[in-house]
Amino acid sequence: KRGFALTVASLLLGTTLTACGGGNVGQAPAPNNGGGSAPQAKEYVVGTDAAYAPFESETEKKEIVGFDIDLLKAVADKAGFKVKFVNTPWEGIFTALQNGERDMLISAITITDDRKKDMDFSDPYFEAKQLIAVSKDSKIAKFDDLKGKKVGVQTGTTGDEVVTKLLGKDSPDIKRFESTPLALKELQNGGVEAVVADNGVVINYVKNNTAQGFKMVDDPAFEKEYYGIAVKKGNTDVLNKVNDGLKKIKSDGTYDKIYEQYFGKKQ
Ligand code: LYS
Repeated sequence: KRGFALTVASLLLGTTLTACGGGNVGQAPAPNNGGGSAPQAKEYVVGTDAAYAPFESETEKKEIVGFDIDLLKAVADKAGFKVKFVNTPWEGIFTALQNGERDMLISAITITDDRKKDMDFSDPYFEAKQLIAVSKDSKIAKFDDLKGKKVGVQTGTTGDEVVTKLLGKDSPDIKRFESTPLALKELQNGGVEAVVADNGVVINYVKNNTAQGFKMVDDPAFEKEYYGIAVKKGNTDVLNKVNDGLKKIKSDGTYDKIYEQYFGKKQ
């Protein structure tokens, strides 16, 4: 928008100079793009894999809700743009960004060096790490205990990465699922002995499925991860807006309010 304003200004200047002494000096040429009135807030299409509560999930009425959703709505509000969330399976989510079907992605996406080659990330907005879910009577007490066990992960996630590193790329013991709920279902059915996924999701699942008798196993070997909002590589226009909104909601208390709503008070 700023670029456009400059263009209008220099056009004006040109008019003024050449029309010196003429009748219409200083009258702005009518922009053909509505540039004269208040700019319409742009609406961006946001991809999210809505099967990752409490970050993003779909209600029975097909409404997409969660921490990420509230957060990005607040960001958009502060930065002056609009968002439209579209449920987008994890499997194709990065392609959808690449080919322009989505303007941005918010989906509990960990910022990794590998992903940074293909897309740009906002400032981090959430700290996470991997966590293991096992049945209550399981003897698994640390990450290394997963060796020789069948482990469920969501394909292409950081959980998949750490388990692949531990068990080997072609290990038949790794069972990959297109969503984390499917991996957890398999744990319930006894098809895998453990599931490795982001802590927030595992905690939420264990808490809400007490009847299933799961417990969580933490391990110091898991590194800190940071979630970011992804935009197409080089899309600095959208990225700057997102970072601007993020800064604002972090400094005015909105972020903390949303955080507490989902995760309780920060320690
Ligand atoms: N944070 C993890 C990752 O980026 C999990 C994301 C899964 C979203 N459904 O790989």
